[in-house]
Amino acid sequence: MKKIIIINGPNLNLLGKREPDIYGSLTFIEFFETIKLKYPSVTLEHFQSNIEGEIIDKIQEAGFSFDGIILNAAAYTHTSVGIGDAVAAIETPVVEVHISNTFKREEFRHHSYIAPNAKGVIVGFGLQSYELAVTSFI
Ligand code: CA2
Repeated sequence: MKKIIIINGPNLNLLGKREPDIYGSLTFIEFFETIKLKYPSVTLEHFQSNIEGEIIDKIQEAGFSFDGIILNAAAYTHTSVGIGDAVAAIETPVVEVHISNTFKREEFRHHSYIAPNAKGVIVGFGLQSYELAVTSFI
């Protein structure tokens, strides 16, 4: 059974609780439970942190023991050389995802430190971005 982990970065713990016009009204945990049921052929885990170093630790840990990482590093996507370096250093393929279409938003969201070392990038499909990333590993 393939092991996939979804790693979410800062403020994504607020999904479904704030700014529903941009990020939707479902909490991540509610969404995560539905995709776990929908894709029983994969083992899905979820980790969220608001702390850059914790995200790097998790990428390093999963990067040699999981079959896939789905990474929404949130604002750190656009700022973190450290997270970009961690993605470059591991063996497990990483799919970068974003809920919103970052290219429709401010200029600073158009750049990603992760994308150059990602297997692929899925942007702008709401929470379905995560589901598309899961199916890319099946
Ligand atoms: O669209 C995405 O998935 C983002 O990664 C979300 C980040 C943003 O900084 C990126 O540019 C694009 C922000 C996550 C904040 O999540 C919230 C969720 C609910 C309420 C407030 C913030």
